[in-house]
Amino acid sequence: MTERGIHIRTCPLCEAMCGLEVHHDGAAVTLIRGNRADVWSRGYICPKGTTLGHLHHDPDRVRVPLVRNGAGTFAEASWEAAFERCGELIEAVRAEHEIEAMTVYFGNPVAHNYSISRYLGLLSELAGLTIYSAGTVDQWPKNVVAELLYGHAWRIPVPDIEHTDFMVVQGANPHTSQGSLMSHADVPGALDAVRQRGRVVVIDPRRTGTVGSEEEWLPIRPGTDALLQLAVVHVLFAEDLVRLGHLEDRLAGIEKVRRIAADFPPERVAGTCGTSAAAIRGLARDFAAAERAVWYGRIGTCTQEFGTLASWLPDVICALTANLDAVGGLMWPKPVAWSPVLQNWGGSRGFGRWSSRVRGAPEVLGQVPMSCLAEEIDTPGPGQVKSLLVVAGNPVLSAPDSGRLDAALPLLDCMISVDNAVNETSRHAHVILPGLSALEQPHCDDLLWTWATRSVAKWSPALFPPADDRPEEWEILTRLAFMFAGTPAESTDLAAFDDLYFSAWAEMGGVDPAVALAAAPSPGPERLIDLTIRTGPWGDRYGENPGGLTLERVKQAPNGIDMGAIVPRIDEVVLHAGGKVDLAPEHITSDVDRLAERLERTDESLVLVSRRHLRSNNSWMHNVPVLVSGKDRCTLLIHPDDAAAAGVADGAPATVRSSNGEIEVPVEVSDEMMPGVVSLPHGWGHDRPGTRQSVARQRPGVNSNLLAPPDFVDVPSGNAALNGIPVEVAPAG
Ligand SMILES: Nc1nc2c(c(=O)[nH]1)N[C@H]1C(S)=C(S)[C@@H](COP(=O)(O)OP(=O)(O)OC[C@H]3O[C@@H](n4cnc5c(=O)[nH]c(N)nc54)[C@H](O)[C@@H]3O)O[C@H]1N2
Ligand SMILES: Nc1nc2c(c(=O)[nH]1)N[C@H]1C(S)=C(S)[C@@H](COP(=O)(O)OP(=O)(O)OC[C@H]3O[C@@H](n4cnc5c(=O)[nH]c(N)nc54)[C@H](O)[C@@H]3O)O[C@H]1N2
Ligand code: SF4
Ligand SMILES: [Mo]
Repeated sequence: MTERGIHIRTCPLCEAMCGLEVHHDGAAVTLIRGNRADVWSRGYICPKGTTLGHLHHDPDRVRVPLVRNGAGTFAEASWEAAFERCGELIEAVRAEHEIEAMTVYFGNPVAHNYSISRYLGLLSELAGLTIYSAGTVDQWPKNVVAELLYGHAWRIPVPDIEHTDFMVVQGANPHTSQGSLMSHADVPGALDAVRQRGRVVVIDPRRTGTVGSEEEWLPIRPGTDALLQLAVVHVLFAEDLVRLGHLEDRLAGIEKVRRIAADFPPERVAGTCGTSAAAIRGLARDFAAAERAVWYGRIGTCTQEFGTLASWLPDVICALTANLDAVGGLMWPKPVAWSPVLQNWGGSRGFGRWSSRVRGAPEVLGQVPMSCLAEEIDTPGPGQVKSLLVVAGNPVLSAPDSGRLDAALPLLDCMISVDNAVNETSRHAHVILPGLSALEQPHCDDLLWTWATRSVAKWSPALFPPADDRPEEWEILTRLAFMFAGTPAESTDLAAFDDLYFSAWAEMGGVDPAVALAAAPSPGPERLIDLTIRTGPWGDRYGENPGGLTLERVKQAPNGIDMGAIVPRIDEVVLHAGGKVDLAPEHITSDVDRLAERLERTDESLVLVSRRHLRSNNSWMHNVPVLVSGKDRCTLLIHPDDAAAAGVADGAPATVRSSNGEIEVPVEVSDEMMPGVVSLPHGWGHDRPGTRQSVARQRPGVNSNLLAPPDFVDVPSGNAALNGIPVEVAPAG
């Protein structure tokens, strides 16, 4: 593309999936703004979306494979030489160790990348690598709840924010994050519309931007959310507010829920939660009285000590008030294209079928806590991890106890990063294989449509052609999977293999692979998207349903196709016998004793929670100058009373100490924190040697995950408790 023009595409950076107008002149991006004609986002955009040009043009971006040379520095290499080096490294590990020694870590952008998301399954299924992922520092409790209540780990219901008139937002800050496991464009605007129709309640230790007015804010002591929720359930039963409506014959385990909640009246939990019994009772009554109500929890209810219970009870509350599978409540989206994660494919799911070697952490849905990885690498013995593939992740900043991981990675015999940056993690790799920039490849969010509030389809073509020799990431992953699997070079015909892979998907979609293959001969993700659209709910089924959707038709509508709002569909979703939701699975309810013990805990020190900023994206966009300009954002937010008690002053450096470590960070005194709780952002700490992030390095900030203890986890899911960490704050020096 060399002319001047306007290119229409979807922003790949977060779940909001905003439509963009990318203005370009030759090979240069000149301006990016919201696309008002986009059927999904109608012009909405945030500051990050305007920076795809900066990311593309960033001189620090890795464009050529980097191979570590003997002196510990990277040298550019040809793709063939880089793959050859990967082969040597992998073979050396394979020759001496069992498959347990080989692992892969998937980071957050895998869910947003057209080319990676459909192919990463090969690394576990074909290559047999043990998986670690950002999932266990993020939403694993939600997966556990969906698996046990509905029969599938990824069938996670989402709030029908467009039609609800009472929305509880607990431990989420969509004003900043733009929504998560609730894909919706312009969530802040949608919340304003809820306020017009009814009411929003925000339960959060911090008065975030999501809080519209003082009355909306219900401060809560971190980690005590499940207590508050159980008390709400208690009130629903005690005051005869349970209304099952259309769910009458749909719920198993109601009596067990009632019995559990009977022990948690508001008066018993309020003190621990840092709120009043009256506030809890009022909330329960108002929620039950609302015509259409929904209870939404996210990072603050997942990445905490009782993440599974706190992620379970919102669904229970919605079910008990007939707001599950109901307009304006929690519902399951109907994506235009199906995603393999929703099929019964891509790995069996279970609990405790094996345990981690060092800590003995039980596997949950195929993964152990991310925080186990460092000890698995640095603890000698049979099964010690010797090889790590990192795909689009930066665990040296994002994982708990990240200092130990930083120190452990150099011990690996083979570390390969598929990443576009030399950052705190990939600097340790033996080989870095870069993916294309967002503008050099197509984009399609079919994975995120699975959690979207409308059934929309969009396709973005590439804007700029990549250099001739550059493989797409699906090719990189497939080649690496062959190597890890030990497939002899002469039988690694990529195109032939991709035909087989595509055929397996065609069978999943219920069509004759030969017919599907004939319609789409070129290998790669594009034909998989076509297949999943054509065999999706509105698809043409390769001619069986003439006039139905195909990728071609989606391409002809650059502003997107909207098949309507989310609708009830419990019959198609719940996989348990009789289509019944199991409201009280033992794996979840057995954790209630641990929660009850929390009520006995009296040593209330300061506790740390995390926060996000609109102009950050986890750890990886701090090299974009316009996003890091302005005042320092890596600060410790602290309530004035706590600041006075600790003797720390606004703007002055403080020491923050946990059982795991100590950092120094500037203080920002603010009454937006509830007393007793302090907040730090994650994803900073760009001062490590050997990175190539010239802008980020100038404003490095500190890595808050040095403070996060590795064994502070939500027990039923193994998810990290990154919130509610006990800390001491003191003046620095
Ligand atoms: N204390 C604390 N820690 C947290 C959290 C918290 O709230 N508090 N949140 C957690 C959560 S929810 C998450 S999801 C994790 C995120 O943790 P990670 O996924 O480990 O970290 P990211 O910062 O998202 O790193 C993304 C990496 O992907 C690369 N990348 C970006 N786009 C592409 C691409 O298209 N292809 C390739 N190959 N690479 C790409 C970037 O260069 C970067 O290296 O952090 C977790 N850590
Ligand atoms: N701009 C931007 N957008 C992002 C990201 C980003 O880094 N930057 N990251 C993306 C990713 S990977 C994800 S997973 C999503 C996350 O999306 P959200 O869940 O909306 O993310 P957060 O902004 O971390 O909001 C979590 C809130 O929980 C509160 N909290 C902390 N502990 C507790 C607790 O114990 N109880 C309660 N009730 N609240 C608590 C925090 O104060 C915070 O306000 O955002 C995505 N979008
Ligand atoms: S909210 Fe911002 S980052 Fe998210 S998709 Fe929209 S423009 Fe991109
Ligand atoms: Mo995340």
